[in-house]
Amino acid sequence: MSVPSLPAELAALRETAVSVLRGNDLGDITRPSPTLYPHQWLWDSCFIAIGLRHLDPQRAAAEILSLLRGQWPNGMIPHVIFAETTNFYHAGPQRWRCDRVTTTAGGAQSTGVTQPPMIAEAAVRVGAMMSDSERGEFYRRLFPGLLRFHQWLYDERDPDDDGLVSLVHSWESGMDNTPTWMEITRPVAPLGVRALRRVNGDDALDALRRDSKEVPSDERLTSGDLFTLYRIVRELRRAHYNFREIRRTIVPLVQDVAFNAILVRANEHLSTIAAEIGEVIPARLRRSARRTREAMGELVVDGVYYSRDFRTRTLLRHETIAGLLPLYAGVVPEDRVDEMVKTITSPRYWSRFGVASVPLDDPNFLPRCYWQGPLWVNMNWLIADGLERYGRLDAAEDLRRNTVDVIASSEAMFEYYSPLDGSGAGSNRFSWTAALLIDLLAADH
Ligand code: 9WN
Repeated sequence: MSVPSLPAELAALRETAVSVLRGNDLGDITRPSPTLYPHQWLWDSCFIAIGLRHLDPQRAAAEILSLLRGQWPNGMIPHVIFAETTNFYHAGPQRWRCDRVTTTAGGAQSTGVTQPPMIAEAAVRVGAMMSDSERGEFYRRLFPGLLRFHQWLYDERDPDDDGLVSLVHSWESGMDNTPTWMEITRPVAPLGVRALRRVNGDDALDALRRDSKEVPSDERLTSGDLFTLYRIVRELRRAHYNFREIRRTIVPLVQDVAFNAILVRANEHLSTIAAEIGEVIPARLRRSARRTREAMGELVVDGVYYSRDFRTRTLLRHETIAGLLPLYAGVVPEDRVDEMVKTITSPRYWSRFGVASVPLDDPNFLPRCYWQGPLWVNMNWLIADGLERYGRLDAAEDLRRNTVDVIASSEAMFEYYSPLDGSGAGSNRFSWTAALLIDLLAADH
């Protein structure tokens, strides 16, 4: 593959990114990081493929196709497909026991929930780097499984046919401890957590958690929140991961704005893929896709987009980065775009490092804590794409340059960065940071 001609420091940074991806390569899948995340994650693999396409499009295609190994007979593609590894992961197969309810296409163990449907976007980006015949072959292998996944999202998760799919766990949103999800999740904390919380005893739980061995616990979600998320997994397991049963439990159900925004775009890409190989999208799915696009308009108040509680249909009024993704989806009405771009580029969100995951003036804001403030490279990438599609080319370019700069400032390829000083946090040698850096450095991102 041709390597872009770059100034020496950037060329060296790109080499570091390539070596991070090689180090995390497990054959035809890439783990998100060597220690903290030793398996395959759905949306991580998509962002990873978007970077890998510049190195080896066939390897990038394999990354995407390997997600189909985890597909359930009902069409779900799980958020984690467990790799054969002895490395410890805190929410491993023993928490889910999905093999009791189903088998996956490739026999691998998986979780029982999904993650943002970035597959079609990644596939189209990878396809763009291939010859017509290679692309046709790749799309033909991917299409049937991808179509079933989109159909599952509606059949299983939009039972009332209102166009918005519901999520059953914050891990499905990919933004685990974002304030929106934590507010609706905390009331179902296990009794022990609630009791300890009353005596301000989250610390007592710290010793019981395993994820904070790799990363300081104050850079991740609180122990109380983590144990609440484990509790929800238990409820999902008892409800056989079946939405009809889940909706009768205490599990919070959210029509997540970012997930649905990504779905809008994914539906469009799915149509592109279908058209290219002479397949047709079934009328029912076409209708659902139209509805999702329209229903995004129900999530907005005074120009701000929010997620919604599936049961009560009330908006969860937390402003977070999730509410900026309608720009990426292309659903923001033209007369509202200026206002949204102003919000994004205001100091509440925007710094010379990128876009904060929670506005800096929000009481929940913590600069180095996971999805509660730090900036994430995949979010910067999505928002830059949205700015570009609405013709805000300067802002898109600034954001991309700032993202490269913040990664360059430490070279460790961190999982996320403080929007206040650009310092890295979370895991390092993080695959999507490396992959998207490679994409940002290519001329044609
Ligand atoms: C749970 C792998 C994943 C990302 C998520 C991120 C984090 C997992 C965890 O890591 O979540 O899925 O164990 O904390 O929040 O977006 O896909 O990189």
